[in-house]
Amino acid sequence: MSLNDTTRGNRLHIGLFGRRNAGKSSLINALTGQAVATVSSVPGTTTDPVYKAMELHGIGPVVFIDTAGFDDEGMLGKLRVEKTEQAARETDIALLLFSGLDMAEDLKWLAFFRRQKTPVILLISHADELADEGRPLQAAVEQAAGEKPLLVSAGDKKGLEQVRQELIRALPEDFEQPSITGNLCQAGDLVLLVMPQDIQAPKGRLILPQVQTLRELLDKGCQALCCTTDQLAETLDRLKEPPKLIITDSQAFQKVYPLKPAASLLTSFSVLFAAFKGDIGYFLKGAEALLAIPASAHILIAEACTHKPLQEDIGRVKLPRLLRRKSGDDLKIEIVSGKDFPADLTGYDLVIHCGACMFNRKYVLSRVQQCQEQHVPMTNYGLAIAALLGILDKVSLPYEP
Ligand SMILES: Nc1nc2c(ncn2[C@@H]2O[C@H](COP(=O)(O)OP(=O)(O)OP(=O)(O)O)[C@@H](O)[C@H]2O)c(=O)[nH]1
Ligand SMILES: [Mg+2]
Repeated sequence: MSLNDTTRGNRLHIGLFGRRNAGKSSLINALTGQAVATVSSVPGTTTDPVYKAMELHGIGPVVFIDTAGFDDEGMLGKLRVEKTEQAARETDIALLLFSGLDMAEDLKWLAFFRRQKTPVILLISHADELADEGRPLQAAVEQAAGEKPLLVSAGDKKGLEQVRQELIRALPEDFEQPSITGNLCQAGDLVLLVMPQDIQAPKGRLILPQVQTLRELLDKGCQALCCTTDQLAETLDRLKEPPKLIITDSQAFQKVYPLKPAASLLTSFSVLFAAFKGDIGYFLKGAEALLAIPASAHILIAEACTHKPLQEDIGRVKLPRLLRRKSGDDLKIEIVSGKDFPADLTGYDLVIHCGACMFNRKYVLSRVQQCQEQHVPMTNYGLAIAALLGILDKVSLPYEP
């Protein structure tokens, strides 16, 4: 990753889907003008999703996702299709490549994307090879899918500019990420970031939510001031007026809250990320549900990072400890990380998600949707911790839920 790269979680995710040999990898190479993905006439060439970050003219920072054919077979095929399904959930715009009259699978995936409200661009690949330049197949797809597909060919590069135009048209209106700090501060406000650099802090750097928040405060024209938790009292003493806003780690709430000047608002990075990456309204209800869960509840903790668990890890140690302190030792707590997330959530009373700085918003929202459809409450680390510490009503949210 170069220094001026946009974090992958903030890029528009464009996924390519189709049966094996549909020409997905060839099309990515043609669209990016680079040999990003391996191409061959052997069906099943692409196995795991391949991510390629780049700047797309007229759109900005994107990441293309090349996927395994969704008709892959056998035991390994099944695992690949699962990976393709995960890629589909983080896709902001899907390119669906029809490759023949047998389109039952393609239509199933089209229905999936439509259900997810993911914009889909229908394509017919290999246009250069098709009888009558692909027009009969184009008509058949239009009949079945209710929309006229574009004809493209990676071979002679036909239709690529049209795909780019369609991508621009399909850009979700809300793609511009909401602001992280929302209504909590504006130009000229003094904002104090209280960031414990304890055992969990990575060596020699700040973590992504802190970096992104700091950058936003500077862009907004706020004055940003940083200190560690043990310097908070002294820092406040030196100020002529209280900061408009204090942002801290959820884990430091307990120490920061008693020192907070009455006039300052308080929030945490992961509360901010509940809105930035997720659905603050649903997460808030989930945090309230947390306060009413039965002693024998089954809780799923989902963490985006797959790093080796740290000492005093928030997801694995601190949060479970707080949960058990409130509800007793009969709680069943399960932890998943990375892209692992059970399809069937009905056995859980609550899902608690991390701040998800490594995921894009679409992916987190698809998990929210999964929870909603299965009537399982969901919240995130920051709101859960605030609820467990009894200060949920004292924490400021960046947006009205
Ligand atoms: N003539 C022609 N051949 C193409 C075109 N696109 C792909 N091919 C060929 O079709 C074969 C399959 O292309 P891939 O890009 O590997 O297909 P894929 O969809 O990625 O296949 P899997 O990774 O197996 O799912 C290769 O032999 C390509 O050279 C095209 O537009 N025109
Ligand atoms: Mg491929």
